[in-house]
Amino acid sequence: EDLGVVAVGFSGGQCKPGVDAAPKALIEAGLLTQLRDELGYNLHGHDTVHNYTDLMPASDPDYRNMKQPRAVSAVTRRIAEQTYSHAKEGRLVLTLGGDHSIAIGTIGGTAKAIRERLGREMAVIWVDAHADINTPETSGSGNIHGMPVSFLTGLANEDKEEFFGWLKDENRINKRKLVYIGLRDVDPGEKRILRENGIRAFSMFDIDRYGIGKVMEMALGHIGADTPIHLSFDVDALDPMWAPSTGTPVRGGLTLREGDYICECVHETGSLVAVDLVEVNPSLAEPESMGAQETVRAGCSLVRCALGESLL
Ligand code: DIR
Ligand code: MN
Ligand code: MN
Ligand code: MN
Repeated sequence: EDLGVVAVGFSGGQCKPGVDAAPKALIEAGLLTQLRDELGYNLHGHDTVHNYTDLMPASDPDYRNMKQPRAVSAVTRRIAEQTYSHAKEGRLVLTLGGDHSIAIGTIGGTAKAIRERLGREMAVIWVDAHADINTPETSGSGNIHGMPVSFLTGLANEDKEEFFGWLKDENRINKRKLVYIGLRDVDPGEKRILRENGIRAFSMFDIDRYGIGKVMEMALGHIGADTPIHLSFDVDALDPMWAPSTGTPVRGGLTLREGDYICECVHETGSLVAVDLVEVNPSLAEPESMGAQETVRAGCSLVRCALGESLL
């Protein structure tokens, strides 16, 4: 099977440097060679880690409370072209982030390609401690990595090209085909948005109550059989015990096995069209703690599970 790889060394959706170094760390840990040699994928686009320096604006003042809006808009626009061209060719798309703002591009691009290629609306499974559905106005931080879902669902809108105005209906997703798993740090404004829009969300409370097996059954049931799925996995969904090296760790998260299981279940549907792995930040751990290596290792495991490693 053909796999389009987009390695995104970009950290502008939040304020902590280092998350841009994740693709290199994941690749050096052997992820792509494993996908090629052990899982048998034909890789495309894997030779470059993109840093999009040509797109960086000379000056990038806040706009509607968003930090670095021109940079994030320009980079995600380019990423959308990259994931679009892979998905249009019928390739499964793997994006290695980078912070979660890049999902505006990864999902924007695959949603358009799946519409054109299959005539279908794509579903999104968003695995995260956070809902990332702030609008520029509800966001307390102004960090765009907390806003991608509001732009992708059309809950946040902006006409100006340089501030995500390039996002069109064909790039957007249906909020009824969006499912969250792993939530445990959701801002008050986000809770209202989830409630008012009837968005399906499985928090850590649900995972404790029903178990991950039942939660995956319900999540996939909500999406419906045969629906193309884009899996966007924020490594901070995992408990900091497994993934400490991330910008906004929140205790009480998924075990590594629960994270792998989510990925395995999505793979098992046969409907996976794209995977993002984001928010690995190898610089955010004490060097002696092994936290960075552990987090990279966990990230590699999640991706391999999503791409079928557990099949016997
Ligand atoms: C918070 C944190 N909800 C915000 N979001 C994070 O900044 O909007 N997302 N960390 O991953
Ligand atoms: Mn996130
Ligand atoms: Mn998160
Ligand atoms: Mn928070």
